[in-house]
Amino acid sequence: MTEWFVEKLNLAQHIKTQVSIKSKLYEEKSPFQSISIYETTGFGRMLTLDDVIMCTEKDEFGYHEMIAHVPLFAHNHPEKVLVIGGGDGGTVREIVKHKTVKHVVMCEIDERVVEVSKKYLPTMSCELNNPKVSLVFKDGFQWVKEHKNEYDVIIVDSSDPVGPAEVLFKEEFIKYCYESLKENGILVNQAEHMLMFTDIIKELIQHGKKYFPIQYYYNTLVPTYPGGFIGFTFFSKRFSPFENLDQRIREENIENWNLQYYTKEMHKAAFVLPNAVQKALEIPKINL
Ligand code: SPM
Repeated sequence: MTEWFVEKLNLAQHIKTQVSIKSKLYEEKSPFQSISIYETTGFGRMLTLDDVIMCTEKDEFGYHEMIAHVPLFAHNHPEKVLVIGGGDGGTVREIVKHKTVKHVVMCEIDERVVEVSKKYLPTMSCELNNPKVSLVFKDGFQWVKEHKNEYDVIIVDSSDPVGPAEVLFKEEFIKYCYESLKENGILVNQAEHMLMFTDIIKELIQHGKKYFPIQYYYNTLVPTYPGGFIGFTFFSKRFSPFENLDQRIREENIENWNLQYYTKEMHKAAFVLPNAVQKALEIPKINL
């Protein structure tokens, strides 16, 4: 008989996500959350935190490639990058591919997520010991509050706005990120499904508008997340999402990067939104 992992997070949106599993490989309660690894029947290994799906080996590429490469190709010369969260390592794996990037700080509140990912998710955690990478096991909110004018790009690879990640969707956090970025900095945040959580995204964009002159929202596909989509807010002090794209793609050798989702065209297409979402979010329509 098939065994199912059932994610109940979005019952209020009348949706539950189910993934068929072969077995549970690991489970622990860290000081912050419950951490589990499953062997699924169709998506390889899967990491859950507090019984919410974070990533699976088979479909993580859409999320990690897009959360990392969109801001890094939007910036004209990203050298220093901060990742908040991201304990599985998938985002860092993509960031270190950029020649321009000299130093990545990953600030993850829960060291146990990193340790478990190193053991069970080697295809994602494979670059966490890269010499460009510094791991910090601290609260991301405090980290940005205490580090001013330091980063070219900040990527918030968080869980959903309940529990430890709730604070990462608040105005004060966006303000500290703004201050932690250098003058041309870009901030990208994990920001939910555009149709199910339009209000949460709208609120996040309103916070962004108070500090950043440029705000957009873009999407990617992740079949194991509710609704199969997830998006990101894109807040920028100077650069629009495409203005450095041609130059940046030319200077990196992306044909050798083994990318499964990201291309220049996907970068552009991701910013095209359904009409109702475009209007609700009150952000400029992207010019393709
Ligand atoms: N590095 C991968 C971490 C994943 N971060 C995002 C997780 C979001 C999961 N829930 C999506 C459903 C939206 N309610």
